[in-house]
Amino acid sequence: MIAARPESFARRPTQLTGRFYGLIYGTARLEAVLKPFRQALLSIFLLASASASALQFRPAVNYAVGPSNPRAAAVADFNQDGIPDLAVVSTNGTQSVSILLGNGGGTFQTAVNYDAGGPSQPIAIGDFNNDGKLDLAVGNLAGTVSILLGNGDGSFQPPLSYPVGACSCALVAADFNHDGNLDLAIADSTDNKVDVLLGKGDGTFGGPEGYPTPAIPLGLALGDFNDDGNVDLAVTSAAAQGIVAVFIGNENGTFAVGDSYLVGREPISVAVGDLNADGKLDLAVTVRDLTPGRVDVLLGNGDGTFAPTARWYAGASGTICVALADFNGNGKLDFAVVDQVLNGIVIRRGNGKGGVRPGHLFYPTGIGADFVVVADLNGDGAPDLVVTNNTSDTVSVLLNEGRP
Ligand SMILES: [Ca+2]
Ligand SMILES: [Ca+2]
Ligand SMILES: [Ca+2]
Ligand SMILES: [Ca+2]
Repeated sequence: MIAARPESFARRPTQLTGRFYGLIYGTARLEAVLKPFRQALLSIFLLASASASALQFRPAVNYAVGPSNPRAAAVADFNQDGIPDLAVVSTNGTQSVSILLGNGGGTFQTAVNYDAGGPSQPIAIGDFNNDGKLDLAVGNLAGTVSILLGNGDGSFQPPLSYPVGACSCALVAADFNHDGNLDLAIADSTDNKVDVLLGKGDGTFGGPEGYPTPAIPLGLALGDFNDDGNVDLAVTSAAAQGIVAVFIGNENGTFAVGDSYLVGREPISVAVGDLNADGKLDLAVTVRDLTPGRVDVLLGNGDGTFAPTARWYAGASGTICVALADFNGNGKLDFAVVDQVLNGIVIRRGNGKGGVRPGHLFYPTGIGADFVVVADLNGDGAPDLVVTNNTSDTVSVLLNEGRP
């Protein structure tokens, strides 16, 4: 049975100039007052922008996940049928990993929940025991990281848990030490460090090795920022002044402290991509503690250092998560930014230089929109969106139908 449960998303996606942004994205009460005016404006702007971009997403389709307060999601083919599936982690309850198997065409089955060793926050996917079946790594609020080995049919084994820092906020997996086994890095926002666990290739891990970070590390992303073949890390820290700290990977899986960069207050998430097409990886960081919400861009120099370059506004406020993809197929990376206050996702088209082109698209998701991940869910080659909704306990799927 298909669990698709479209909520009332009759509203058309809005594409607007910044000037009218505040008008459109006011409070719900203001929204009601402004509705007739807004619709008139929308029709004008939709007409005006119709030829500017073919970019368009279908309205969100929301699926229930459990037990409650979903916080992150990942996309992979767990049952090996060639169709992407969803894994969603929740910060409440023990059955905190929900698996939604894909039907094809971008729809998903009813969630099946698994014990992940306790309430969970971040998730990463990989084949941690090298058996050809994808597994889950889940950070638990109780101070452990749990591995759920996949059976290859979409089901998972009971969790194997490893002690790490007190609060796992973000988690990435890659082979840091070039031994062919996936390793883990976990941001610990209570003890202010990144824990690195080297994989043994059988689903177990050594470590952790802790690397101190600036206070309250919340976001974590990986990439080879200095092009030496070793994975490097970027960590956002929500200290008094927001900071992005870079750790440069060594060939043996250890990390050296790199440079740090000031960004806006409360940088929650960081995404990696080559925004200006110079072959060097760049960073996009969401800054939450601002109205309107902001994204700060740091362009990579290719040697592990970055140049803070562009700052632009992405939503009314509460910009909490960012993902990068070329949504309209013009060869330039675009931005998908979760707006936690407006409960939806803002799409801004990249200008190929780290900045954005004028205009926005906005799509409502569920209440408590929190996290976004990008993947081609229906196999048409265009990147789609998955957004977790922390309050309505749903995951939203938005299919990209804008590409020719
Ligand atoms: Ca496996
Ligand atoms: Ca390894
Ligand atoms: Ca590197
Ligand atoms: Ca670049």
